[in-house]
Amino acid sequence: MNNPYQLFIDGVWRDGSDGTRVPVINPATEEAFAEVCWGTPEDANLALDAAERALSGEWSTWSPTRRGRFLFAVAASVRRNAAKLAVLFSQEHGKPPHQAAGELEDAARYLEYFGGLADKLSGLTIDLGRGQLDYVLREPLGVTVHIAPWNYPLDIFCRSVAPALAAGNTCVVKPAEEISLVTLALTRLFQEEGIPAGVLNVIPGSGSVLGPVLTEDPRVRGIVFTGSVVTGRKVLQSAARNITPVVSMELGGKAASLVFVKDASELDGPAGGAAGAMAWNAGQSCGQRSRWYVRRDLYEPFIEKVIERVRGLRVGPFTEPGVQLGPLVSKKHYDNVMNYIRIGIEEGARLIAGGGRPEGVGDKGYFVAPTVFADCNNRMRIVREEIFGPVITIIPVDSLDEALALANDNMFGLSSEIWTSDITIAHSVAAKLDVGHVTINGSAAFGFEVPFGGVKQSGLGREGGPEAILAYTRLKNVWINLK
Ligand code: TXE
Repeated sequence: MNNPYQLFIDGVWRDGSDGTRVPVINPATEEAFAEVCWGTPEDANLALDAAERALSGEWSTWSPTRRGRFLFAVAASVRRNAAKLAVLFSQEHGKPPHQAAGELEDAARYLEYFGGLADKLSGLTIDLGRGQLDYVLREPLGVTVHIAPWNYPLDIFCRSVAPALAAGNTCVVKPAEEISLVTLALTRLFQEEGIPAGVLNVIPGSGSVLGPVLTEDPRVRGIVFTGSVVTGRKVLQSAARNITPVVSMELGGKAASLVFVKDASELDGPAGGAAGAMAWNAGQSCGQRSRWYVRRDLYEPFIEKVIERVRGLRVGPFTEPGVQLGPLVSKKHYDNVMNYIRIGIEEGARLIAGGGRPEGVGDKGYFVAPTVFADCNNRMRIVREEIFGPVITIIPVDSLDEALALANDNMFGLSSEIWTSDITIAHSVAAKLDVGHVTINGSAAFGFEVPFGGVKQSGLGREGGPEAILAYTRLKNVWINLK
């Protein structure tokens, strides 16, 4: 890749029209290691022009099978380049190498999953009686805009761009301000595999400048957004201007984990889950299990086990072997998470682990120690709001009904889980949790083959699963008078 990293518009790498270049900071060292060009409204318009032109160009001659095979080829290229990309990813984001490699593999799997669905889309005919023929075409939406966040930039890029392309759309992507190099590096693989000019355009830059231009343009026929609730509302308002369909919106969460195992001998699983909720992506995950509702007889033993696990977590830069928890993505986000820790202490929660910078990492880098608050309650901001860092809260409960009521008492409704060996309890809790995604005895199974998305202020639409691709298509009914 060239440094500075450039915009990709109409099949060409170029600087932004006003020449702005922004330093890219390694969050573990706070040092700039690259530069990225930022786009302007003019560039956003060029990208939309290109995406619209591409709809009737070479791309329109590609059969669904060819589009599917193309996505397979890009997936193979992601795997071939994974080692190199993982280093860049860790450097830009702070993720430990195994997590960066894991996300690259996820990206490849999204490309394959939706590549495999490209030739399985179909329309239908409707019997209206003699003398008439009625059929329904399934067509691409057209130009789609994809606004991505920084926490899982490659996952989220591929989980929307792959179905959009598989269904025959063209894309304009705006990565987050904090993370765009890996997205641009992945885009180069699409280029190398021969994507026609204008089908995929990527413009890094400011969300508040580019976002409205991209989401208010009448040429745009589908918007995909992942980010905060506040920005999600703005995107919906922009979409309302032209009644532009919003394919999906994933706006974060505050996932609850209900610990109702038989007795203290079964606490290893949930305690491991709690440690993982802090370590994985440094807690910067929409599905992070951040509220732990624990049956009272299990409460103190659970706390002890979690503390034990937290002591074993290795925090540090990705260059140190065995690191499980990297820095937060940016100084702004570090300050935000540190502020929540202060709020938790002021609210009277019992700090039982962490609570600031970890030992042994020096004074550089946006590192936050895995932090556990016990004796919390649902009135506290640290329990109600998305912190998005290595911070969890623990709350004692006296019954399953109480745990369910508290778990559902939140503006978010993305994901939640229960730990239990009682299958009846498991199914009844799954039915009663007011979320889009429930897990039992663990928190795997996000993405690819399964629908993922939320209710309430966690957003709308679903990513992943066989139905996700349908949202990138529209139906056209055709009636013929045969008389
Ligand atoms: O989000 P924003 P931020 C949550 C998480 C985090 C908080 C703030 O709690 O701490 O949001 O993160 C672009 N029109 N999540 O500030 O602003 C922006 O450039 C159109 C949860 O990063 O929502 C970026 O590309 N787009 C979440 C994207 O929106 C605009 C993942 C997201 O940024 C825009 C990320 C505008 N007016 C944060 N303004 C999840 N669901 O997992 C900004 N953007």
